[in-house]
Amino acid sequence: MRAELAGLREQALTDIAACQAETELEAVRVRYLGKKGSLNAILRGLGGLSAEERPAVGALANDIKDEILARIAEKASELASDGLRRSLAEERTDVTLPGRARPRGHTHPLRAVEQEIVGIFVAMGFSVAEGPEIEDDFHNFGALNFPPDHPARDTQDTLFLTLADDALLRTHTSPVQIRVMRSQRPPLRVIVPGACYRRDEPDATHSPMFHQVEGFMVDEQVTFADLKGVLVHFLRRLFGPETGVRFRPSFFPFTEPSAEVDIACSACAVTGRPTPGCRVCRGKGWLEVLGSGMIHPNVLRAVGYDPEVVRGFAFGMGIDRLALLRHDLDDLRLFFENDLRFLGQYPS
Ligand code: 2NL
Repeated sequence: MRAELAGLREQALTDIAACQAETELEAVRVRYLGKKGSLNAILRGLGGLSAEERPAVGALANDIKDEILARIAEKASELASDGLRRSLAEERTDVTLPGRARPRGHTHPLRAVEQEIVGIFVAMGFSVAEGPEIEDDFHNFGALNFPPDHPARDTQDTLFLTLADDALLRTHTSPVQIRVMRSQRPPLRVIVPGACYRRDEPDATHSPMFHQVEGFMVDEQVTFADLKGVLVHFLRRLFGPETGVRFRPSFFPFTEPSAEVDIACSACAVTGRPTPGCRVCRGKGWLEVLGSGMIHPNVLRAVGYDPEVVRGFAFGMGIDRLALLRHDLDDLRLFFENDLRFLGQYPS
């Protein structure tokens, strides 16, 4: 029996040495030391030994078992540190390699102009409001003193939806101003940026979706002089401190009196006078950039204000054209095609 035990020990140690993985080690342990393993098979013969021999052989079997277990543990830790060494070598990160550049997004050139405009008014104490693009007749037209037969209300010009009788895509951001005025009391100074929609065939200068920034101020003592002061300051912030500005009488249903605002053409300004055939102003020397006026008494009444007590001025501008001007471009579609070869040229 001693010989059998010695043989088992020899074979087990050889098998352990040959193991390449922890799972193989476990198989070796079960094969030799498990309940149905070879050691127990040998020990079943203990009963056949003399009473003097039994304890010594039992002790020998225990020693062999302990030795095998110790050897398995040792081999397991060898395998583990081999594995670690191998993965450290194979998976080493070369920190000297150049990084892989990630493509970085940036603000769309239209959004950048919008933010610049809004920022100038915020600096003058205006707060920013936004509202729904799906509107109804009252907020988009009725409250703004559009007569029932005004051409803008025509399906030729306005995109109506089938959601409800009078559901439409807002044709300007003015309905947001109406909502703000109906829910807040003066004094108010509010600037409203947003997308608007009109039934237009897209070309270089028309898009069925376009962008406006509108704004207004209402308080007890607001005059046309406030309108001029705020808008001249705004335009000189946006286009430069020397920019020439002029106000021309005009008409809007929602303001009275109304004025269109022009800036001196900067391309002509180089020569100091209107330049015949100027590409930017077509020889006029001036560029129209804003519509404005004193808010019509009917509009003040529609939002629940008393026109005998409060007055206000309001203004609006299309920013797509301003962005074209800013970047010396001539086709609106460039802004809406989302061609990264174009957009990538206008990093913020
Ligand atoms: C233009 C003209 C304008 C407004 C927009 C406005 C009107 C009221 C209240 C609040 Cl009643 N905001 N907006 C006023 C005058 C002109 O825009 O040519 N836009 C591109």
